[in-house]
Amino acid sequence: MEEKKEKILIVGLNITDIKKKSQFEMEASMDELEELVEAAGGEVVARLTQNRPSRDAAYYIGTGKAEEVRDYVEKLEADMVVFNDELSGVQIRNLEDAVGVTVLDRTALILDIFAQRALSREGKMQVELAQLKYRRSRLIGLGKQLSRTGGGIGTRGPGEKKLETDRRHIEGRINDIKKELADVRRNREVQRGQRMKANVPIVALVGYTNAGKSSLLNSLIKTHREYSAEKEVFSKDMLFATLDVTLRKAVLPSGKEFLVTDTVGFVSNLPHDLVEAFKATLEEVKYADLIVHVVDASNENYDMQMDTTLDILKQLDSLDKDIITVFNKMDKMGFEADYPKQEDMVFISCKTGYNMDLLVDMIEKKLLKSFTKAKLLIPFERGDIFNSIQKKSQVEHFEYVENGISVTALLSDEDYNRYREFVLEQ
Ligand SMILES: Nc1nc2c(ncn2[C@@H]2O[C@H](COP(=O)(O)OP(=O)(O)OP(=O)(O)O)[C@@H](O)[C@H]2O)c(=O)[nH]1
Ligand SMILES: [Mg+2]
Repeated sequence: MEEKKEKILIVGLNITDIKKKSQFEMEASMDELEELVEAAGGEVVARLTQNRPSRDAAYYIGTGKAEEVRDYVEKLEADMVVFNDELSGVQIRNLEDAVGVTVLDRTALILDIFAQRALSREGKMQVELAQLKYRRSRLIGLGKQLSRTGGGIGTRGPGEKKLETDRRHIEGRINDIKKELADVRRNREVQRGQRMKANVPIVALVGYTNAGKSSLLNSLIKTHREYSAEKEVFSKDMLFATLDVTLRKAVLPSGKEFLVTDTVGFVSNLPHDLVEAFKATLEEVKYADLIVHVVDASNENYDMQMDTTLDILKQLDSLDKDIITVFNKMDKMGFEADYPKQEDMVFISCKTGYNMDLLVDMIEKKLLKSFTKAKLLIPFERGDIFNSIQKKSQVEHFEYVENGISVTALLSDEDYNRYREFVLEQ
C-alpha cells in the first residue's frame, strides 16, 4: 500500500490494586499491542504506561497523564491514541476531548484488523455483528470515530456505511445479520452431517496467533495425492493472518484420509463479542475428533499464550477433547527443549520438518484408536460423566433407571478404562 501509515501513540495502564502486572508482563502486553497496531497498518510512534490503583471512571488514566498524552500527540503529530484495554463510551469521548485526536481501545483495534482480513461472507458478517454490538454499547461516547469518514484504522469494516445511524438502525441491522448467519449455519450443519456420514475424522489446529498453525496445515497436506500448491493456506509473520476457517485433506501413514482445519488465531483479551460472533466458525473445533494445540516455543510468553488458548477452548466447551500439544519453531531454539515432557506433547519445526513424522504418528494413534461397545450404569450424582460421554462418544442408547442413567456407548480405550467402575457389560 502506498498510503501513509497512521502515526499512533499507545497507552497502557497497570492496575495495581486488582491484577498488578510485573514490569515484564506489562512490556510484553505493550509489545503485543504494538504488533496489533502494525497488523492494522499503523505505526507506533511512542508508548506510555501508568501505574494506578484503579481505572479512572471518566478518563481511564489520570487527568495529569491525559495531559502528558496530549503533549506527546502534539509533539509527534500522532493521528490517534490506542489504549491497551477496553474503554467505555464516556471514557472515549472524554479522552478524545483531552488529547485532541481519535481514541481507540484494544477491542476496536482488533475488530478493525478482523474487518480488514475477513474474506468469506460469513467471516464478514461475524465481524460486522461484533462491531455493531461494540458500537451499540458505546453510542453515547463515540465522537470522532463515528464522524470520521475516508477510512483509516478503526473505520473499516462492512458495517461502515451504517455505523453513523442511530441505535434503532443498529438493532435492525443486528437482527438482519443474525438471520443471515443462521442460514449460513444451517448450510454448514448439512455439510458437517455429510462429513460425519462419510466418517472422515477431523483434526482442528488451534493456538495463539502467529504460532504456526497455517504452516503446520501446509506441512500436513503435502503427502495427500490431491495436494497441489493452490491448496496451501496463507501463512505470514503477522498477527491474525488467518481469519476464515479452511478444511483440507491430509493422509495418515496407513493411507487413511483425514481433514485438517485451520482456525483463527487467539490473542489475550480477545473481545468477548468477537469470540461470541466467531463461535459458529469455531464450532469446527467442537466437532473435531482431535485438537492439535500449536504453541510457538520460541516466544518468551509461550506459557501465557497457552493459557489464553486453553481458556478460549474452555469457552468453546472443548477442553475435554483429545488434545495434542505441539511446540513449534524448535529450530529457533536449537532444537533443545526444557519443557516438561509429557505424553501428548511433541516438539517440532514446520520450517525444517523436524519431528513431523512423530507428530503424524501421534495423530494416527489418536484417530485410529479402537472403540469398545459398553453398557454402563452412571449414578445420578455423576451427571458430569454422562455429559462427557455424550459429548465425546457415540451414544447408542440411554435411559433413566432407578439407580442412575443406563448408557450404551462406543468408548475409546482410554475412556473405557477411565469409567471401568461403571461398566456393566461389554
Ligand atoms: N523459524 C520458524 N518459523 C516458523 C515455523 N513455523 C512457522 N513459522 C513462521 O511463523 C510465522 C507465522 O506462521 P503462520 O503459520 O502464519 O502462523 P498462524 O498460527 O497460522 O498465525 P495466524 O493465522 O496469524 O493466527 C510465519 O512467518 C512462519 O513462516 C518454524 O517451525 N520455525
Ligand atoms: Mg494462520
